[in-house]
Amino acid sequence: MDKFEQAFNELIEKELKIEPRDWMPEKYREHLIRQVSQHAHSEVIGMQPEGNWLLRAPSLRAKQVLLAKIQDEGGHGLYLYSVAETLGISRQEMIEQLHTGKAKYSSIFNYPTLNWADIGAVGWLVDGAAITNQVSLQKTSYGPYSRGMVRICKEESFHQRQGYEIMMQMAFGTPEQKEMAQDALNRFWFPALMMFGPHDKDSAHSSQAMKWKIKIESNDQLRQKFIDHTIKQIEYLGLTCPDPNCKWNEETGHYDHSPFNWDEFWNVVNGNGPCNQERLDHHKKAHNDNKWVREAAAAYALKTEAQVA
Ligand code: BYC
Repeated sequence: MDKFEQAFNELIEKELKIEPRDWMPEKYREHLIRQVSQHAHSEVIGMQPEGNWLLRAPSLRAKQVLLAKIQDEGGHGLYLYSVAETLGISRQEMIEQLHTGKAKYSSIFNYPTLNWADIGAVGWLVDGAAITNQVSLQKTSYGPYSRGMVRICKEESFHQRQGYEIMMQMAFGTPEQKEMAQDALNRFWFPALMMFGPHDKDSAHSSQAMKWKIKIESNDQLRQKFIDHTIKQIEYLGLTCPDPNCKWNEETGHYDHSPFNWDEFWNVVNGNGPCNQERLDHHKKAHNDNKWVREAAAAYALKTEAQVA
C-alpha cells in the first residue's frame, strides 16, 4: 500500500472527509459518480410527477407551496450535479448517461400522480423516505456530498410537512377525501419502501459502500427506520396501513412487514414501469428545447471572461 492509499484509509478510519483535491481510489470515485449522479437525476425527474399538478392545485396557497417545493428539487439536482462534477465527470456526460439508460433514477418517480391526494402522499412518503436516507448520508465520507446533504435535508423537512399537511386536510375532510387519502397511501406505500433499494443480501454495492463509509446505514436498516416512524403518522391520520402484516413485534422492537414484490421493483428499475418512457421523453424534450439557453449562457460567459481579461 503506498502512502496515498494509506492517507485515504486513515481519513476513512477516523471518519474525516475526503475532499476533491485528495487522492482517492479510482473505484471510490466511480462509485460516488454513479450514486451521486443517480441521486441528482432523481431530484430532477422527481419534479415531473409533482409538476403535473401545479396548474390543478386546489388553492393559490397550495399552488405556491407546491411550486416552492418543486423549485427546491431542481436546486437539489443542481447541488448534486456540482458534487459529481468535483469527481471529474461533466454535466453533459451525466445527462447523456441518463438519456441512454446507463444511469438510473429513483424507481418511485415512474409511478403516476393521479389526483391531489397523491401529491400529499408523495410529499409525505417519498420525501419522508428520502430524508431518512439523506440524514444518514450527511455523514457520508465524501465532503462535498456530505455538506450538500445537510442543506438538502433542511429543505426536505419542509417538503415532508407540505405533504403531510395535504394528507391531514384530506384524511380529516369529507368521507370522499378520506377515501382518496387512503387510496393514495395504498398505492404509494410499497413503492416508497422500495426506494431504499433491494434487501441487503441482494444489494450489489452496499458492502463496499459501507467499507468506504459512503453509506452509513444499509438499505434494510433505513427502510425499517422509515416504517417504524411512519406507522405512527398513519395512525394519527386515522388511515390504515395497506400491509396487513405491518404489526409491532415485541421481540425485534420494530414493525414487521410483508415480503415485497421485487419483480415489480426490478421491472420498474429496468425501464418498464408505468411512466418510465414518459419521464425520459419529457426530460429529453425539455433538454433539447432548452439548448438555446445553454448556448446563450455559454456565449455570455465567454464574452464576460474576455472583457475581464
Ligand atoms: N430506484 O446495490 P444497490 C429524491 C439500483 S429521493 C432505482 O442497493 P446502492 C426526491 C442501484 O442504483 C430519491 N434504482 O445500490 C424526493 C443499483 O443499480 P446500478 C433519490 C435503484 O447504490 C422527493 C442496483 O439497483 N435518493 O430525489 O448501494 C422529490 C443495486 O442496488 C433503486 C437517492 O438517490 C431505486 N429505488 O443503493 C423529488 C439517495 N434502488 O447503479 C426528489 C442516494 C437500487 O448498479 N442513493 N437501485 O445500475 C442511495 O442512497 C443508494 O444509491 C440507493 C441504492 C439506496 C438508492
